[in-house]
Amino acid sequence: MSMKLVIAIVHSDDANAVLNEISRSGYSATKLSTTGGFMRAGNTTLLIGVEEEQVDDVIALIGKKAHSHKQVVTSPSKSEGSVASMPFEVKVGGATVFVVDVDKFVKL
Ligand code: 2BA
Repeated sequence: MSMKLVIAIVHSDDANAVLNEISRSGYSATKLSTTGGFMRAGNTTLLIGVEEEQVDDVIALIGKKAHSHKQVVTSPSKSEGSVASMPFEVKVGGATVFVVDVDKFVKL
């Protein structure tokens, strides 16, 4: 059986609802407080280790509770030489999901 790590970046407002759904369904998860590289605002990254055949179920559970949010950006990247920018709206999420292979999983 092959194990996968689902890495899901969700809006922090949705994180608890997503975690409730995931634990209620018997999966384990780790919640990390993260920062979006573009918005430079807080978001939440969930690490969920599951068997390969559970990946689609986990993604569906995330999709049920992670909604898209509109957010206003005033200065997306404070890079050198950027001029004062006009505020603009971006659509963030529901969820950005990566699925990666797990070489080894041990609990010591
Ligand atoms: P942020 O990087 O803060 O991006 C927030 C939202 O801003 C993105 O929503 C997207 O709508 C917009 N955006 C991002 N980069 C942009 C750019 N260069 N030009 C114009 N608009 C841009 P999502 O795509 O739903 O992404 C939500 C969060 O998921 C991201 O927050 C980031 O933390 C993560 N993420 C998304 N794609 C990623 C990737 N390829 N690798 C790593 N993290 C990613």
